[in-house]
Amino acid sequence: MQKTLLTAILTVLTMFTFVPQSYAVEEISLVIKDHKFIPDTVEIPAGQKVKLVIDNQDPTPEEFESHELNREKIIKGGKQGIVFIGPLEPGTYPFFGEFNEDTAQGKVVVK
Ligand SMILES: [Cu+2]
Repeated sequence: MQKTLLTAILTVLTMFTFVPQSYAVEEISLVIKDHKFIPDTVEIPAGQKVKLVIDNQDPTPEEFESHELNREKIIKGGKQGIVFIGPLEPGTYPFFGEFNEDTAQGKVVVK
């Protein structure tokens, strides 16, 4: 085998070996209905980025808000919103719907 070809093959192999492993971000679906979060408790692993897909099935807008998670996102009625959270330390991180705070309450539990 030609030395240049061998070098090229080795280079390619090395590139593949050292490309950082890409892993899919865990996705969690939440529904807003009757001004409540369903489910109202979301469990996620510590130290990982997670994508929350929030489906507002109410006709009115809602704002997903969490001081502990430092997130705030308005989701129009009948629309979906995406909020990325993490990586987080183990613990409990409350969130709420700012437009219907009496009923729209939930928490992210990180384990
Ligand atoms: Cu707000």
